[in-house]
Amino acid sequence: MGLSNQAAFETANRFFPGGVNSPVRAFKSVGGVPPFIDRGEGGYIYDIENNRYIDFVQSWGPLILGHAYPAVIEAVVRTARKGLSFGAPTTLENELAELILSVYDFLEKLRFVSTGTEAVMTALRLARGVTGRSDIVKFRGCYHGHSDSLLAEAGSGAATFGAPSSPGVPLDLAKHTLIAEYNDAAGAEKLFAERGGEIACVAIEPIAGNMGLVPAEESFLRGLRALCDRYGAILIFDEVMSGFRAAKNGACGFTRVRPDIVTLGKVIGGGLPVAAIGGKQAVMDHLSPIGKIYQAGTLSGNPVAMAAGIATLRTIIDTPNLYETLGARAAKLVRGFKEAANDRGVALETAFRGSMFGFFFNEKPVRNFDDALASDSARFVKFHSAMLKKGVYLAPSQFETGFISIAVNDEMIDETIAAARSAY
Ligand code: KE4
Repeated sequence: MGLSNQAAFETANRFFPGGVNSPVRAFKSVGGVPPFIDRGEGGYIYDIENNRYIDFVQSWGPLILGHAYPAVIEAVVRTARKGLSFGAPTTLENELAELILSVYDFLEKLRFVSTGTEAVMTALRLARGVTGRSDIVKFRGCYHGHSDSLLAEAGSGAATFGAPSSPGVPLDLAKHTLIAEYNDAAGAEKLFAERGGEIACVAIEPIAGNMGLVPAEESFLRGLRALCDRYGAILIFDEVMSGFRAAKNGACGFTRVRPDIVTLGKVIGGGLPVAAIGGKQAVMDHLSPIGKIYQAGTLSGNPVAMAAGIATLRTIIDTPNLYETLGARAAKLVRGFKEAANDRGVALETAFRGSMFGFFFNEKPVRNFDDALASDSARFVKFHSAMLKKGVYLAPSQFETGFISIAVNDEMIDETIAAARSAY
C-alpha cells in the first residue's frame, strides 16, 4: 500500500504552513484531507491513492486543454532540451506576445511576468506612475493576487478608505485602496465625486471569479469607463482568470467596454508560470527600461513557460467554435446541477460564461459579494464532499469558479450530473 493522502498531508504540515503552498489548497473551508495529486490525464486527475476524479479546477484555470495535452508537453520537452532559462531575450517571447495581441487586438504592448499577482501589482504601479496619483479603486469580492495594495477591505463605517485585510499590510498603504461594491454604478459615481482627482485607477475582474462566478453588468462597466474618462483614471480589467476562458478574448468577448490595461495569466502559460500586463504603447512605454516605472523578474518570459503558452494558445486559436462547445457543456452541467438541487427542494443559482461556471446555494440571483456571502455555505460543504467521494473534483470553496476543459466531454458531464443527483 503506497503513501496515503493523510500521511502526505501530515508530512506537508511539517514543512509548510497549513501543509500547502497556496491557502485554498488546504481544503479548510470544506474540511477533510486534500487529495495529493499524482498525475493528470486529459479531464482526470489521480491522487496518490490512485483515486480518479473528473477535474473541474484545472489548476484554477490554466488547463483549458486538459492535463498533459500532447502538443503542450512536446513543446515543453523540446524547448527544455535546449536549456531552461537564460535571463536574456528569446524569440519565444515574441511568438507568445504576437498570439496574445492577435486576440486582444486593442492592446499594443505587453510585459510578461510569472504570476497574476505580479501582473496586477505592476498594473497598479504603472497607473500610479502615469497619473501621479496614489488612490486605487477595487471592488469587494474581487481578488487580484496578494500584493499589499490589494489586501485591503472596506474600512469602518462609511469611510471610503480601505483597511488592511491582512496583518502586515501598512494602514498608510491600505488607506489608498478605495473599496466599492460590484455592480453598483451609483456607488462608483459617489466615490469618484468624492475622490476622483486622487484616483489613479480602477481595478476590476470584469467577470468576477473569486466570489464565485459573478459577471459585471454591461451598464456598470460602461459607467466605470465613463468615470475613468471623466476623471483621468486608468481602467484595469483583471482577466487573469477570465482571459481565454470566458471567450478567446475573455470578458472583452462579452462587453464592448475596453480597458486601458488588461492583466492576463493562467491559460496563457498553459500550466506553467506566465502572466502579463498589456496596454496601449503610450501607457506601457512608461515601464523600465524605456520609461521610469520600475519592474523586473528573473524568470519573466521564461522560454519553457513561453513554449507551453504558445502551444496552448495555438491550439485554442486553431480550434473552431471552442468556446461555444465549452459553453454548451458548462450550460448543460449547471442546468443538471440546478435540476438535481431543485428536485430535492434545494435552491441553486447558477451562471456560466464560456468555459467558466459557478453555482450558489441561494434563492436569489447573486450580483455582488453580499449576495454571495448570503449563500448556504454549509450546504456547499456537504455537496462538495459528497461529490469528491463520487470522483468529482470541484473547487474547495463556495467563492471560486469551476472550469470546463476540452477534455471534459459530454459523457463526463452526464456522469457529474448523475453524481449531483445522488449527492443530497
Ligand atoms: P496568481 O498570483 O495566483 O498567479 O494570480 C493572482 C490572481 C489575479 N487575478 C485574478 C482574477 C485571479 O483569479 C488570481 C488568482 N486566482 C486564484 C484562484 N481564485 C489562484 C488560486 C490560488 O490562490 O491558489
